[in-house]
Amino acid sequence: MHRTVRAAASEEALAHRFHDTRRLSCALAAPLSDADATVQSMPDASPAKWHLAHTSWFFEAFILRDVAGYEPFDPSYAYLFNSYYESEGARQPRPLRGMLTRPSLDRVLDYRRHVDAAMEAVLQTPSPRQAELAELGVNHEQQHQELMLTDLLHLFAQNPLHPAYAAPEHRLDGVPEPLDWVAFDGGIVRAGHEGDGFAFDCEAPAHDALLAPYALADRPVTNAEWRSFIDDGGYRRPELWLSDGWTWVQAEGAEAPLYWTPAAEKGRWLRFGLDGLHPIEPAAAVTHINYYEADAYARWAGARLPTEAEWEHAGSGLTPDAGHFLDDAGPVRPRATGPGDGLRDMFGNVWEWTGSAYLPYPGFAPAEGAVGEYNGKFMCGQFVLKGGSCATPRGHARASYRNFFYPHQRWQFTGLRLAKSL
Ligand code: AVJ
Ligand code: FE
Repeated sequence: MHRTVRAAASEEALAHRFHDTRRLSCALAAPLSDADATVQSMPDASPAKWHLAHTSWFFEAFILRDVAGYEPFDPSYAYLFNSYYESEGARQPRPLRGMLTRPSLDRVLDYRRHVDAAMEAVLQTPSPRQAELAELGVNHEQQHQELMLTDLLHLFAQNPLHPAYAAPEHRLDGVPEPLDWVAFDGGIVRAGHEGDGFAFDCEAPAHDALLAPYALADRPVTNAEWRSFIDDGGYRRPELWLSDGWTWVQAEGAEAPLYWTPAAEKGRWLRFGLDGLHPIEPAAAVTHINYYEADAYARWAGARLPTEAEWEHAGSGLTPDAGHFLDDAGPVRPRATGPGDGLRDMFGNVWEWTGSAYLPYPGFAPAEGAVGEYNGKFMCGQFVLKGGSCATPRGHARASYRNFFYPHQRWQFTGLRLAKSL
């Protein structure tokens, strides 16, 4: 009896989360024209329309297709909106996602309503497998909400008119809080996900990790500190860079984070964000830096990047939802870490690069079925980022969460927190 009541309550919670997540995606796309939602600015980025459709296809392909009587909205969408699932067949090539002027944005929104209606019926009495896949689908859509915003930012950054996705209500003034260190003894600690809550397959199995004594900076690196790095020749000194990083600096002619542009006044910088083009805010966390830049900065600062296990151990006692996330009022942009004691802005604000490769934990097994392609096959050549960003929906992040990108990529809200060995 007790079990049944609990199950019913959690089904209701899942149905609500499904509804809220689906609605948020549409709300995020509401300011966009069909043109805004159609163009693809680079192969790594996808059109907003594609995100809206792909997240719907996910529910269709992995849940609804097996529901008796379900009629797919349009059979051709499996080709258009499959991302990378080989077991689901051929697909529109990723770099050509921006060629889909049809279906229109309106038609994609109709597709969403069709999928929502069918899913809402399923979620009244889901089987355990349907509930599990729906939970995955909700978390998947949350990932795409963040990607949709970072992809839009990249698109708008190509436009010399500097369009703002949302206008700022106020400037972020002020000077950075002084940086302090928080020490940890290390020892044998638990890493990875354990317990009842949702986690992606790549966060498991939980396992022991051995940590030597270390310290983490109490806040992320700021724009003001990054400017000191630039002014000190950071982008011109090969001794600060990994070999691959230096190759990247030279190939790109990189001299600042992505979206920074020199202001007319010498030595000053502007940065482009979802709130438009503005002078950089000295106290805000630096963002749109790649792994090579994060690593070079840490070397310049006499420190290093934290390992994933160090970061996770430090973050495991904190409350993720207390951070600065997408749901907060105001434009989506990193904030300045406020005064206080101990580790701040570990969750939300900016993703923090770790020095750890994105590899399977000992005993890792991909999820059952077609969704086994979700994470495991990307465990090659990428690095782990922790904590979430100002574009991550609140509730999505946790200490064991493993985001991952290639070391040259920097269009996400990526930043860093320094670490050192004691
Ligand atoms: C975890 C953000 C690297 O972008 O491919 C979306 C998220 N996985 N759909 C990605 C994801 C499947 C993933 N990242
Ligand atoms: Fe996806």
